[in-house]
Amino acid sequence: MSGCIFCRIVAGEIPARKIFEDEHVLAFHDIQPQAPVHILVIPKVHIPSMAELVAEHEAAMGRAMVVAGRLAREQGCADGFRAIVNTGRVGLQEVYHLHVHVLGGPDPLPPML
Ligand code: DGP
Repeated sequence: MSGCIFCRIVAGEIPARKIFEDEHVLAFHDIQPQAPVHILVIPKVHIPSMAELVAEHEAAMGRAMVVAGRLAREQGCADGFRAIVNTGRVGLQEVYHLHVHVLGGPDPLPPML
């Protein structure tokens, strides 16, 4: 989708600090990190939000979760991390291209809702 900022990152039209890429997913550092480790893992295909997921997305989303866990370990989140998918207005989603936030660091993260 041409107006989508994450589709433009996938297409290489705007820069990102990429960590991993394969045929299904792209992972890169969040531009406004909320924790020492803050990675976004996205499907390359444009899916606006988790609310639009259907069966045909299972391969990409399964890959996204596997990659999220592996990259968290590789980035030093040995004692755990938080994986968050903000969804829709109520979920405070800002970018409408589905993404998994991976947040972690050496110390426990602050509590959330
Ligand atoms: P959310 O509220 O779940 O939609 O969070 C969107 C996240 O995307 C937010 O943490 C900031 C990040 N973000 C927005 N624009 C860009 C960008 O151009 N590059 C990168 N790397 N991250 C971005």
